[in-house]
Amino acid sequence: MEYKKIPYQGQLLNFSDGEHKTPEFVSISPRARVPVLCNGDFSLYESIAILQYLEAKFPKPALFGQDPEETGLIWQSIQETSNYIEGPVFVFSRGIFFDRVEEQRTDIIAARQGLESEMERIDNNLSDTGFLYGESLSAADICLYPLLQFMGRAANKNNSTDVCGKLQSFPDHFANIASWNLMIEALPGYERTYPPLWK
Ligand SMILES: N[C@@H](CCC(=O)N[C@@H](CS)C(=O)NCC(=O)O)C(=O)O
Repeated sequence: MEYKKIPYQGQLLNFSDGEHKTPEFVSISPRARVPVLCNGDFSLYESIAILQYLEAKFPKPALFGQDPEETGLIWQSIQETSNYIEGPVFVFSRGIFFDRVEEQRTDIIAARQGLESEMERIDNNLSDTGFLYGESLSAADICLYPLLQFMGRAANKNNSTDVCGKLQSFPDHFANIASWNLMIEALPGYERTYPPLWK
């Protein structure tokens, strides 16, 4: 919404106080998860569905490509993120944040190794412009970036190289991803999208 300059009112929920589990919130998000977008009486959950809805309502600047090939490649990248990156990021990051490293060590290390391969693939395939696809930011970048931030925060919380490998200070190991991070962080409005408790 910041990128498309769509006016909105944000509402942060406090998970520790269970604000995402109130009947009011669950009535618009049955799995008690964020994000949820509300527009009048209409509400929508699942972040990629929200992105597609916003694209249909506010087509410019386009986030899903300028031609059928670019649209296909952007969706390919989104699907790769959903199918091969999101799950391992949650296993790795939740394991560390919820102090379950000892009991889930094998799963966490397997997730980390899978993520290192994915990071290597992404690092080698970033386009000449520095974005995942095309001339400018796309939905592919928006889907991947927060997951890598979540993963990086977890890796920096755990000091063991055995557990975190190259995910610890990952920009030092993946130079193209490091430049991509900087490009995203320089976008207008970026600061307003960063969770305050992550700062
Ligand atoms: N596939 C969903 C994932 C939503 C999700 O897992 N949200 C997390 C925060 S990133 C959440 O609300 N967790 C609440 C909880 O675990 O209780 C999407 O992309 O919207």
